Amino acid sequence: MFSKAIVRIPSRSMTKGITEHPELGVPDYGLALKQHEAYIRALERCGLSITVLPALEEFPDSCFVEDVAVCTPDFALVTNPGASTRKHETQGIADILSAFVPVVERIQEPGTLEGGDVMMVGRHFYIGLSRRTNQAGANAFIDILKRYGRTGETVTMPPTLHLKTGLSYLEGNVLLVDQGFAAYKQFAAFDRIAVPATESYAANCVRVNEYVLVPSGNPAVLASIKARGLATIELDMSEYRKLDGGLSCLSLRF
Ligand code: CIR
Repeated sequence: MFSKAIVRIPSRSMTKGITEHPELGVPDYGLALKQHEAYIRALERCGLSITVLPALEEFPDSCFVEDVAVCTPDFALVTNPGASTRKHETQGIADILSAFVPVVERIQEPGTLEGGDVMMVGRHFYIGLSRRTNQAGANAFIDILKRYGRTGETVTMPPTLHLKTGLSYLEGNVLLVDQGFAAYKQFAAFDRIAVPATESYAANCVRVNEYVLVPSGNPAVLASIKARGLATIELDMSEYRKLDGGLSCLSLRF
């Protein structure tokens, strides 16, 4: 069970955030704020108490707070983002996290790692070797995990931004799997929900206690999750999708 989340208010500069899908248009800041507010309310409905960090105008992608840290009950990790414009988003995060966890670890150069590439399955962690997370970063994280009685393994990436852009663990052995990961033997033992190509964006959902957060407009994925007996909350993510950001990216949950 999670009891807390950290989110960061989007900055006006989000209109200049990194995107691989410029054809979707520039985010509408006002609408993005409304969607962020709805996201916070949804996390509260899931039973979490939320720490809301202020917007950082100098960092257009800083609302995607998942990428700068990984949180567990025993320790937190401040990452070293692989995207050059996002490196310094980690400033001040260690102080914030130290209010919640006993120890804060760090990924150091030459290692890079972004939280979107980390998928927690109980005490085991999958780490995507993406354009943002390198082998040195993954190795450093696996060494840290061992010190806290946990394990980790790397995942070779298809052409996908982050591991959790294409995979979401919904607990109870259920794994949402986008097409790029469909043939991976590494995930064959999970109860897999195949995400259709038309709903690829919904491969990033988040299980938070009794609910699964699902991006609205993805009826097949929604139905598959409901068919597993899980309660869902749909959220409009249109403005974050324009920056390749999904539901998990907007919070740290622990
Ligand atoms: C980026 O490219 O870094 C942002 N525009 C989107 C980050 C999404 N974060 C995530 O998947 N965890």
